[in-house]
Amino acid sequence: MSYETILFDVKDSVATIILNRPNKLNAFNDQMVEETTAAFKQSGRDKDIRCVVLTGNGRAFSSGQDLSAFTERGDTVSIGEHLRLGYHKLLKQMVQLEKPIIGAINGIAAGAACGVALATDIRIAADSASFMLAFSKIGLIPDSGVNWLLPRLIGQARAYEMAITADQIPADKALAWGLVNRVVPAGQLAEVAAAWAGSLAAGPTVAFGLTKRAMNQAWNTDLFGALEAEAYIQEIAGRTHDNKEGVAAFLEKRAAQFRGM
Ligand code: LHQ
Repeated sequence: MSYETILFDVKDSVATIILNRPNKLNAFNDQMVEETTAAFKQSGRDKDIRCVVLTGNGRAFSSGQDLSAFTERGDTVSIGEHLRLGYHKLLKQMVQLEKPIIGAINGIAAGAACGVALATDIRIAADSASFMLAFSKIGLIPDSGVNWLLPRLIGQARAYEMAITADQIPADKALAWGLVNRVVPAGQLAEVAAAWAGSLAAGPTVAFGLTKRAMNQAWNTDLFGALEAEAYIQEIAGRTHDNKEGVAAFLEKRAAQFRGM
């Protein structure tokens, strides 16, 4: 499949999706939302892909909704439908993709792009990156999953403050708040993300994906429900080649050769 608003590359079992509208700070128009969704779908279907990296081209990760494209649609447009038909599909595709997604946050992630960044599983931020809930600046509430994802990561007080101030939260503060996993010098971001992705892509992909499923499901249940879900999901992991290989490698005192199956 060919794309116009993103770059999509697969190498050594790692898919890299680059948001590519740098003149607009990678703002999402409808086409970019659709193409990013399609790229994640493609990454799920392709068994050779075992990790995905999402990043932006240029100085921003993404400035969120392309406001000029949205305004061109006129006053009668339904924001709710716009969200349901666009961002919701993208967010669902990301959280249901049972492979790790690394967000390499190269610059500002504003508005809906904050939600997209939060839907990645591991976030590595450039030291020049920042996060901004720009919504209130234009009289909107946070969307694209932010209300669900962000308070779980940083707590409601900080999330609400971010929403109503629309302050830019710099990378070091994002790290202290638990919004990102690592901060690295901007010039090293691509290299660090690729190295981490490479090592994840050599791992037990089914277990990584099922862990994501188990943790996502656990938010919706109590401890007893989570225990039962773990037993059910572990049954699946326990039938993989990689489980047998991991145990054999341990007993034989050698490095495991995972195949992602
Ligand atoms: C842009 C944008 C942009 C268009 C930079 N759109 N052109 C969901 C449903 C429906 C409707 C509404 O929204 C949503 C969800 C949302 O995402 S709401 C939040 C939307 N995003 C924003 O409000 C952020 C708008 N952008 C900014 O505040 C600034 O651009 C930031 C703080 C991101 C960066 O500021 P600067 O570094 O000073 O860059 P800049 O403002 O000069 O931007 C560079 C160019 O990119 C500029 O174009 P130009 O032709 O003048 O060079 C901007 O107009 C354009 N651009 N963001 N979202």
